[in-house]
Amino acid sequence: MFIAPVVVAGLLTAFVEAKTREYNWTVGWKEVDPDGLMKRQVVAINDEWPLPVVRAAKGDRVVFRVQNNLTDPVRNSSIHFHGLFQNGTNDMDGPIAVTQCPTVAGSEFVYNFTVDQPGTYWYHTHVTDLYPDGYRQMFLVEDEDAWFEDEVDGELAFSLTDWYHELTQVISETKFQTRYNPTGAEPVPNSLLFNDTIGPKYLVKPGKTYRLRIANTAALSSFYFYIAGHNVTIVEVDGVFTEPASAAGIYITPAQRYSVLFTVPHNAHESEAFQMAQIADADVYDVISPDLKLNQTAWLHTGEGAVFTEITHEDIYNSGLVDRDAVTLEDFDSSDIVVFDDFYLTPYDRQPLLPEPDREIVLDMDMGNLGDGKPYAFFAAEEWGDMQQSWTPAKVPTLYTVLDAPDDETALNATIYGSNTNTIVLNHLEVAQIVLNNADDGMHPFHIHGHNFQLILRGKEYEEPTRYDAESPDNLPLPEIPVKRDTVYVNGNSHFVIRFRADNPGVWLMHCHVDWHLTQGLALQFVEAPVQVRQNYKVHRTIPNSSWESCRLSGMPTRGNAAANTKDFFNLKGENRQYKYLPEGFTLKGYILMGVSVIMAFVGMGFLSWLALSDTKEDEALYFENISQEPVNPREIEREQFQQRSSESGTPLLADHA
Ligand SMILES: *[C@@H]1O[C@H](CO)[C@@H](O)[C@H](O)[C@H]1NC(C)=O
Ligand SMILES: *[C@@H]1O[C@H](CO)[C@@H](O)[C@H](O)[C@H]1NC(C)=O
Ligand SMILES: *[C@@H]1O[C@H](CO)[C@@H](O)[C@H](O)[C@H]1NC(C)=O
Ligand SMILES: *[C@@H]1O[C@H](CO)[C@@H](O)[C@H](O)[C@H]1NC(C)=O
Ligand SMILES: *[C@@H]1O[C@H](CO)[C@@H](O)[C@H](O)[C@H]1NC(C)=O
Ligand SMILES: *[C@@H]1O[C@H](CO)[C@@H](O)[C@H](O)[C@H]1NC(C)=O
Ligand SMILES: *[C@@H]1O[C@H](CO)[C@@H](O)[C@H](O)[C@H]1NC(C)=O
Ligand SMILES: [Cu+2]
Repeated sequence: MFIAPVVVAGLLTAFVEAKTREYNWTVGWKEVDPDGLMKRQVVAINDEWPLPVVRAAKGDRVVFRVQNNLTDPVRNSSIHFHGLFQNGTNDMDGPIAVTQCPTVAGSEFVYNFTVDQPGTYWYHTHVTDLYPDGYRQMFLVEDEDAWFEDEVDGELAFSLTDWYHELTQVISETKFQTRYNPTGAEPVPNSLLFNDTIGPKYLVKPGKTYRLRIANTAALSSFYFYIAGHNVTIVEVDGVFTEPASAAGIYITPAQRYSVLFTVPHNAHESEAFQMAQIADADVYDVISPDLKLNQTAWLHTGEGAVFTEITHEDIYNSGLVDRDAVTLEDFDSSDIVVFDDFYLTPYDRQPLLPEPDREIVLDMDMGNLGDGKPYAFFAAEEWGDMQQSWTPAKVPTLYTVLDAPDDETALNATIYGSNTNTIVLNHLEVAQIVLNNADDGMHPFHIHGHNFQLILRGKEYEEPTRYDAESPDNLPLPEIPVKRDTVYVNGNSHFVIRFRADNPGVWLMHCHVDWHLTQGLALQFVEAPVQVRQNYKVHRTIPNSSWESCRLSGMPTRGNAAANTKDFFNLKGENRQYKYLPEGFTLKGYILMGVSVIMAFVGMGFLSWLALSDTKEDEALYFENISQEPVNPREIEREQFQQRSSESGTPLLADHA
């Protein structure tokens, strides 16, 4: 293999034998200022931030001894290795209350597993409200047998992210997840970072081909990415090698990864710069602060003498990614950018469409409120009685409940895993088809742990919520060789259909990878092949000591059902539940819709007697008191338009969340 000596970062190394790579990581706070605007605390590893990029070869064993020193402020820890299947090692997957207990400050957890998948991954903490504090980085796996290996002379790996100036938990508790934010407007970041910095410049050589590995590690933001004036060739999505696809630009949501090949022109000057554009999809922001730079430029260059100019709004308009007949320069924004649609990628292994599903799970998701007035996210499914449920973690990590159930039959019964854990039990090796209907008008990127899945249908964005209809004339024939990946977006008011085979026994979370939405409960969990999970942990694997120790130290029970009942697995008394629903017949949004303009009249007309209907009087009285004094809602205009639309069309009030 030829290696360009000039490549500064991430030289491809030829790995011969599988080895064990050991890491001693101390996780602690550090002050940094990556955007040059504000010094803030971030989660560092061994006092290093940006965090270390992990590099391994397919087949290697990796061992991470993770010491949690997050003491001021105190935080729990855990790490999820995003995209790695943890086949047989479910207890190493990371999510709290799903496969492990939190690693409390002052203690250690050991992650120890083999890496069998080549490609571009990332690791991030799976503790609520923490990864946007910088606790995430790329995890790169080499594969000498990758089909494009011989065409590549060098490699550059970088992350695209958004950045906040405050601690995630502080934002969540004081601004986001509060009753003063009933529509669930997501916190808008303060900056965009390109590989955790601003405007980096990477040296390249004329005539050489580079593999750019790109990972979106953002909390909220999706990005358009392109190299000005050049197409790139997509060769990997989320660890799945693809047939080469020429793309003028790509769209990358939180948690997605791409590898693209870029050949520096042979005739490039001695010092020439190629602009790389990172453009935020501004549709996901409710409020755009004038201080937020919505796009930034990084450069590939052939010499320091190059002229480094930033991409302008006009450049983007003229990039070839915008239909200039459809929109004027003045009116154009990121929503007018058209890039390669990942639906049309073909996996390199050409795995055909999985057979007709054994099992179809229809999920209806929406954003709304519970009786405490706070914004939540919901899934409803027939499997749990069609009630809207916001994922609420079990008292006992669900994997431990699988292992502790008195017999296989009990382990196969979803009841024992809790009423608000949104659990679906899958049978070993069945083909599962997930239909996800999004009644929210915003785009959401969904990730499933432990699997790649085939994306077999994705509806376009609709004006009004539109559920999947197998008979709809809008549906294309299903692809013969569908794209496979581990994170895929659903359009606003629309739907997607995905398929996977339940060939990885374990407990796996499926959730939106907008971190704010996960905090709101936009998650469900698959208990996949529990009988085979129990078998595996009887014969091949034991939960390591550091796992039990972290349960002991965090005070989390390890035995019994979701309520930690060890005597009667079907008795869930005392389990964790979501906050109670709003009083029947009302929705908080409905009130707010009426409320903002007429709230004073409303109060005058005996608002308090109305409240008598409610069984959450105190909470709501408080809530409405505050809202009537100060309508803090940043989406007033949107709401008003929505109200008008609803009253005109007579459609029921649906979430106006973006
Ligand atoms: C850590 O996790 C435990 C168990 O869930 C919880 O009781 C505790 O409050 C958490 N600590 C912090 C700082 O969040
Ligand atoms: C990692 O796991 C392997 C296989 O189970 C075991 O042999 C090894 O001792 C473990 N290493 C550590 C540091 O726990
Ligand atoms: C991106 O940042 C990481 C962490 O600092 C670094 O290891 C990597 O080399 C950077 N990428 C490039 C292309 O320089
Ligand atoms: C560049 O990519 C676009 C798709 O994004 C494609 O339509 C076009 O043909 C490509 N151009 C070249 C020169 O390959
Ligand atoms: C690019 O960023 C500038 C500065 O924030 C902004 O004015 C412009 O609208 C942005 N254009 C796009 C397409 O994002
Ligand atoms: C699960 O257990 C409950 C309570 O015993 C029972 O009503 C239900 O039928 C069981 N479900 C299945 C799928 O066996
Ligand atoms: C997990 O391992 C089993 C047995 O080796 C294999 O059949 C299955 O395909 C694997 N699942 C995944 C998701 O890799
Ligand atoms: Cu979401």
